[in-house]
Amino acid sequence: MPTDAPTDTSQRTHDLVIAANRLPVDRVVDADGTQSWRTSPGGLVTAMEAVMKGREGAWVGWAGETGEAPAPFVENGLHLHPVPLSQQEVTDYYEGFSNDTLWPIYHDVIVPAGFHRSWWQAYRTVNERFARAVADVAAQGATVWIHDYQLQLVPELLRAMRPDVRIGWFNHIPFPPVELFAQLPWRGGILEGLLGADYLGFQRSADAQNFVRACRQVLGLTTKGDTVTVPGTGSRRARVVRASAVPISIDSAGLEALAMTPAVQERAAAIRASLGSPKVVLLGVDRLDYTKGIRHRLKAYEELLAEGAIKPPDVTFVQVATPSRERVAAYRQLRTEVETTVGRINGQYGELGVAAIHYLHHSYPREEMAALFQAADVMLVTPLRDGMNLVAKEYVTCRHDEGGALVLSEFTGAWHEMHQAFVCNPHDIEGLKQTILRAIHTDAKDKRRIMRALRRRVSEHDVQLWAKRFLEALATAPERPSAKDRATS
Ligand code: GDG
Repeated sequence: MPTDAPTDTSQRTHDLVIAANRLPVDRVVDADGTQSWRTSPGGLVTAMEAVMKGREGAWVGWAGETGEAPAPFVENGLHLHPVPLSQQEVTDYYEGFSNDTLWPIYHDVIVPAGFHRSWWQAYRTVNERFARAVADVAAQGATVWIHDYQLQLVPELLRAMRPDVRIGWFNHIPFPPVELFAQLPWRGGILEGLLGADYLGFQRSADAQNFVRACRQVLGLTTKGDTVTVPGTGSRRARVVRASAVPISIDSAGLEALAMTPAVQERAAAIRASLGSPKVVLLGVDRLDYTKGIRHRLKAYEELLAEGAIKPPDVTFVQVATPSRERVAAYRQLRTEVETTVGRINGQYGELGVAAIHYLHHSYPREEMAALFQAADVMLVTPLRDGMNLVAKEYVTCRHDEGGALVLSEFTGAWHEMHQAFVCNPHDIEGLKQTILRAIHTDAKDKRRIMRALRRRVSEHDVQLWAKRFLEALATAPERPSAKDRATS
């Protein structure tokens, strides 16, 4: 169906509006040239579908192609409103300010951040465009849910345009300690942008506390517990903004159902057979990003091979590294380093027909990911810093047989909910090696007990609960300071 044509619903307004950098769809072109949109699968879409049921919500975001934006359209019951981005804006706002300035600063400066005033200018321009697009489709008194670090100025810009709407923002990535955040030349502008919201949701309490502390130290505002008081100016009244943790999750019921299908289970068995039926399959699944600790994981694996603690073909390692942000220099460099290391390890420890590492630089369908998770005896989740890490939650969800073991970095948001996992500090290579060996050799009965606890946690805290908790926190967020707070602010 050609979906670029405006629909008769494109002019209406909505009582729930989502804004995210990307719309949850990709354009697909069939062999005969017919174009259509396919909903990108993922937890966020599932969660939003759940909260939008019966509400006819709208989603504002970039459709993924530069130049003129397609007209608004409806896909899978979602009213999609594309925001245009030029090629220069993609370079400056997305690849530049979002992924080369904010991303490193918000992830412990694992690589240096780039500061360019032209990038900040583009970030402001694009945030203004998003705010305008949201203002145009939000009904009187609507609830607006803004996502992530690309859109931190939208809350305040939107409030100035539409003081009647209720504004929430959720940060999918960490919020840095003030000592790192303060490096940003535009730190004040970003905090003021965020403070336009009524409620700010973060993955961990530590992230919310970092934000509140930054408001106190950078802007000199009064804070109390998880709230920040924004003084009134001119005709605008003083307001109270709340910041707290609402950890994201996955559609665990949906993923488990997929993992239980005979096709996925057969594929899991076929994967093991194609690897030469090793005793132990180690697995890593990540976007190829320097935050994910892929290099540390490879170093630990290489040393274990060198020491003879593990040996192919008994043990093998599958690393799926999904292509990511390939136009950003730090990502290109990471790819070169990872691929050089993989080549060296295979050259040294592989044999004809027996690879020490199976490195896959592709993206796969969900079914294949579910099969890979089921085929893995030990899942290696070793980020240096990660807002949450959904892969950890997906792995345990796919292990409906209660088999397998999860090695999990303490620097992920997921660790705060999954303490029972085999915990590691990826910077400590010796410790990481010991943890991998423990995950391999721990008694099957004990591993089963751990897996059961992890699975229970994820199934009881799924993405639907996350969305419900976020919207409840937004609906009940304080609007105005109490008389007591006013007296002290
Ligand atoms: C950000 C934060 C936070 C990966 N390769 C393929 C594929 N994936 C899927 C995984 C998982 C998702 O992509 C990645 O999510 P993560 O949470 O691991 O990481 P980020 O992309 O960095 O996401 C993060 C998240 O936002 C949510 O708030 O947890 O901390 O950085 O779902 O399975 N999926 C398919 N094929 C692939 O090749 N189908």
